[in-house]
Amino acid sequence: MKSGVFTKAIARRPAMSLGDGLTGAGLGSPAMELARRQHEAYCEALRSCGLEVILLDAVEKYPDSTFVEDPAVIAGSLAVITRPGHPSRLGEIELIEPVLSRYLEIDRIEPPGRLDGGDVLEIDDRILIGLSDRTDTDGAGQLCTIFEREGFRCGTVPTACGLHLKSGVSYMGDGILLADSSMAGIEEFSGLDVVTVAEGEEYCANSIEVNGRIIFPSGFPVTLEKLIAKGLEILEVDMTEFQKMDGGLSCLSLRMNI
Ligand code: CIR
Repeated sequence: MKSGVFTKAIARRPAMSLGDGLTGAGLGSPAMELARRQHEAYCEALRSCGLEVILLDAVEKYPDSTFVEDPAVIAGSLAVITRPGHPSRLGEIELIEPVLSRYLEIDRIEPPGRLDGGDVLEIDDRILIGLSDRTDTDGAGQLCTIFEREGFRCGTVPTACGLHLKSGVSYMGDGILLADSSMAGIEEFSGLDVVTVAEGEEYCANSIEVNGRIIFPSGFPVTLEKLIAKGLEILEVDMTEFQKMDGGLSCLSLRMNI
């Protein structure tokens, strides 16, 4: 999540079992050598934005564990360990907590609440939590309580844009929001400069702002032009193999500013 200037990012190498993970994309199995190269290029893009990348080893037992965004949410010096909404991903919290506790204070979403980090969108001092198949009102309510203590304004929004809220919406900083057409018009985004993702390019709604630059998936030229027209500096990365597993740019790292 955005919280000032990012200094570090945590990422996890994709497991060879990645293709056994959860997906509804219907795009076939990832080619593992290409996935490995795309992950390296993604980490390199983060480094080029000034971040130190803490690269964790692959964990074969958890095919989706490269998507480190979902088992934790970071804001400032606090990491909230989530309770991922799909049972196959619950064990990932035990992998990520010891790493985050080296750098950050830890809080937790308690059972029976469920929440995936992919449903948590930070817009300046506001946090919007998507209610989705993975995130329920209990999990969202717990996260609101934690972040309201940290000074954020929190709210929930129904998610109608794919797996997670951030599958369809990303904050680009400076009041600019990138959103697919199912989310672009919602009341919670009034007052923001909403760039609507071009039809057929929905996947690129998940992009990340890192220290003033936008890391954006390649292959989405109409939306790319819209962002360039806003004066944004874009770094493109190939994400085809992660798209096959419903994974976007935000989910491959946890970014922090400590
Ligand atoms: C899953 O379905 O949980 C993974 N295959 C993809 C998770 C993507 N995470 C994210 O967008 N935050």
